[in-house]
Amino acid sequence: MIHTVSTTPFDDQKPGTSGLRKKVKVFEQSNYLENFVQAIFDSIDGVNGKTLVLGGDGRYYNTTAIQTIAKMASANGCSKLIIGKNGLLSTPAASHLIRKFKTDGGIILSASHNPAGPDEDFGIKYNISNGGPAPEKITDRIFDISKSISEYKISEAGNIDLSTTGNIQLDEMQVQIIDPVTDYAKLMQELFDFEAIQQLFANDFKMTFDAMHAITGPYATTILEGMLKAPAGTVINGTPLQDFGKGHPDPNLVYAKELVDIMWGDNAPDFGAASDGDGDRNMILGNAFFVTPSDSLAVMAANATDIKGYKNGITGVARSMPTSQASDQVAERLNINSYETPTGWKFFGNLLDADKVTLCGEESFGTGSNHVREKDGLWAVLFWLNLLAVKQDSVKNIVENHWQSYGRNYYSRHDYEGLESDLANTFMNELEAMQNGLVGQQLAGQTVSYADNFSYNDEVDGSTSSRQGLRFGFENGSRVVFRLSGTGTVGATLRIYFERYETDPAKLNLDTQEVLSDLIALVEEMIDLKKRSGRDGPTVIT
Ligand code: VG1
Ligand code: CO
Repeated sequence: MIHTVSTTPFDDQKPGTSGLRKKVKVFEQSNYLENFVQAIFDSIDGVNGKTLVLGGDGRYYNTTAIQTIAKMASANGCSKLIIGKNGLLSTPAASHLIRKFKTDGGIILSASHNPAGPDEDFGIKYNISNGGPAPEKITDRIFDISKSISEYKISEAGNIDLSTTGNIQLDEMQVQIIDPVTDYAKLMQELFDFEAIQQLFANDFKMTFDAMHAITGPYATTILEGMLKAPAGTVINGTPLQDFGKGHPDPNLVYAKELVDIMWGDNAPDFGAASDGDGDRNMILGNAFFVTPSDSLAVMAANATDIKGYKNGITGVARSMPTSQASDQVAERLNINSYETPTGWKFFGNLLDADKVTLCGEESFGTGSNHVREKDGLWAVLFWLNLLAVKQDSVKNIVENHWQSYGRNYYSRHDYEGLESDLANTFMNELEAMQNGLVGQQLAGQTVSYADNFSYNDEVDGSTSSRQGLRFGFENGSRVVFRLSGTGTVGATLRIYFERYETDPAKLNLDTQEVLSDLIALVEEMIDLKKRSGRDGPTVIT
């Protein structure tokens, strides 16, 4: 029985950098989730006769939302849903399933690295048939529809059993419950030389992978300890928990502390890695060595032909605007395409579809390739493992050799989380006003060569995305970039990105914060940040 329910709009259902993210309590309001799901369906002219992939990172509210979405899909005439067993799918695995089974799209439930639990965060986003996040023209339409929605459709059927793989029915709609790992693991096997990596582990190579109690646990255990025969215990925190063990599954030096302590401790493994809540981010560590995500992308691009799935070369590299320019250096030398896009994976989709780029990356611990249309944490880890097997060298040496060859882009991001929105907006307005007439002037002893609010023209579909972040660029290649986060759920998060390019071989192993100190001081001079925000310093430095 289909039930058409009258509803009234909410005014805050605007998708951000990666879908709609709110506190669970917000999603639990009567009709809140339903309104948004109906708005998704309506934004794509309905789901009648369509097939969709559905799954999430396993956080609190995941299965509740899946049951509701399944009943709504059925009531809206959807012909088939492919759902991960127990409602689980990592973001890259969902992207792969959409592509592999040529579905019309998918719905991914995640708030990524944001903490999980009844008082924490939940999120939902729609991915299109290429497997990637819906572009802005769809997310804008979803928001528009959400502001005037008056009814939604839902089946009165009971809950479906998510715990057993196989085919079931929900009214007229077919539901296929699949193992979340199998298809993804096969794809990884096609891209990487599993025998070479097995050999590496057989030769006493040691690795620790921290799944941070989130979605990558089952994927990493199957692939690393199962298929690649890494010793048991290689994967830590490998069981997904609804509250992620009360942790903050953001793979960086601050939140992945357990792994960091292991990698900087006695008898540290050769290789360390972590992923985030929904499995699309990665952190790469060597023995007492941190690889910045921007450098990781550049190293991958420079060595791609060493890796099975990319042995014929890559067409280009795209990076988000705040990501360091290290990959640009590689693209220039390899004479391949290089693109600078706004923050968020949705901007890479068109470039990947048109085969203008093969690799993409963001400074926020995200790297990926044309194998899916999302960033992919475990993929990046396997890429590095494969590279280590080929090079027979340490992570540290590989990166330091890269710097010797290409120069080093010293890079850091300072986040001020949970600022009052008004204050954060004031900072941005003041900074934008300062950009007027700034080109050619001196700041921190350097000449400003550009100062603007970044705007991106997508050459594939002709769309323009403006106001994507304030850039202050200097003649020596240094940059300071400011933007407000589009994924936070409390107040505003100001992100400040610092970068300096260095080619002097004698200056490639200096302390990053030290090297960037004049740019950091410049920001204080510009907006008196610490004093006005009442903070001693950034909440997180990466
Ligand atoms: C952040 C990152 C951005 C990333 C986005 C989604 O967005 O900066 O690079 O694409 O999160 O990643 P923002 O707007 O807060 O800066 V995930 O792993 O949360 O899906
Ligand atoms: Co994520």
